[in-house]
Amino acid sequence: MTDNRFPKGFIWGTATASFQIEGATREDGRGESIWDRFCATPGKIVTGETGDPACDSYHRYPEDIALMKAMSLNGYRFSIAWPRVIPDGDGKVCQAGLDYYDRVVDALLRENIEPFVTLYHWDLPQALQDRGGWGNRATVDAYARYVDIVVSRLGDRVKYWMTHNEPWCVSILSHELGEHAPGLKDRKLALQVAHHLLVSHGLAVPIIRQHCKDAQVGIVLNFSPAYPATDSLADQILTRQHHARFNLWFLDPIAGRGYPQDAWEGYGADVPSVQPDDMQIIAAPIDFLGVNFYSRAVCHDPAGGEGSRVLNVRSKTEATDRDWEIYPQALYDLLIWIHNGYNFRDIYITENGASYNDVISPDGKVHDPKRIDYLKRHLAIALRAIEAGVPLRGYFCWSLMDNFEWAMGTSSRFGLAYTDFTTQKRILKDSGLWFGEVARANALIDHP
Ligand code: IFM
Repeated sequence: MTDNRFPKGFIWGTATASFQIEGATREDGRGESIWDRFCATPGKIVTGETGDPACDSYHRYPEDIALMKAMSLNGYRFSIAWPRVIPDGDGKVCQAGLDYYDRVVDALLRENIEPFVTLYHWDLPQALQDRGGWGNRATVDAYARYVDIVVSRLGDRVKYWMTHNEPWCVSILSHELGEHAPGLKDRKLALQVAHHLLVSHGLAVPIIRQHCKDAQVGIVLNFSPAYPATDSLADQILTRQHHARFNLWFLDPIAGRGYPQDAWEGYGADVPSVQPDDMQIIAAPIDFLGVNFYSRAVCHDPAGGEGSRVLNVRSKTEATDRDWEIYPQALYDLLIWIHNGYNFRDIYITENGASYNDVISPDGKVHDPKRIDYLKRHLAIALRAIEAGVPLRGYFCWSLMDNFEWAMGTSSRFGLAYTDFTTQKRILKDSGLWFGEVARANALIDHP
């Protein structure tokens, strides 16, 4: 390997999620999801938008695949909407929903693009939420059935499966901090949700293998590498706590190490209830770990004590338009730490990207040099990690195109392609054109 070449067979892809791109929320029998309900609740989405039409990919997926083709990509990570497949979560199967994903998978394979499927990227059927959602153990069984149905249908063509996307967001962000659907603020519930998600992951692993001969099964975690703002003891304690609660709480059980003890004790009465075989189920061996990385946490605790804690104090001013600090070194530290400490056979960067307030220029193009710079620096780090021995097999940029960015609506643009949400026209940004050159060369090349 020369210094800027990626290993042969490296996967170059983009990532999306069903609710963020599909639209068509009431078509062909799709059931209501918790995100439909959340969007309909005044004040939850800054732009007041809903998931309709998002990018209208339910109808325009051939255009989306043409964009991937134009960039010469060989992988695409997307998710299946549970309420399209089983509208009420655990009842009748909707064939039209499965047919849609059949068409997407076949169209990808025709273009030699490997599908990487996420089974759950946040759009829980509302009917299950009405019965307690992920806080109710019955949802774990409903999920296992859903996985069985999807993999039975697509497992002859889809090899790469991810059980969940970012369980931290599904549990803590959505059930303790209340920022995402279902918008609850209850730490104890959030930790029970996290536990149920992990158990459902572990139950899904053998189900996927059963229906898919060469399955490669993984889970996608979002990491928040933690650094102390100063050398003070209080900052170091807060940093350790953040790392344990955000990163180890999810990674350690999957790796068979159980919950981190300090964090468990720190949570006191809020810890989840755990059934006898749960930890063994969660530790089902996986083939790869999906790593989502955007930024780091800088931890500052000026006075000490629970009330005065501050996270994400940026020590530098470099940030994206979303105000997420740009700190590529954290990706290197993270990959090395995961590899040395856990030894997963394969690792993928399943999301990395930057949000900027892009506009169409008078020349009809979208010039986004800052995104190119962000991606280039993170890819350079990825290369360094590979050189250091990390088994990094692929990189998925978030995202293929600007889409429905959850509570931010369409106001936060992460795409390699610009989406005009009025006309649904997609325009490859300069970053998309450049990313295509990188994928074609399988090497980190410069941009003009
Ligand atoms: O858009 C999200 C995605 O759904 C999950 N990971 C982070 C992205 C950017 O916020």
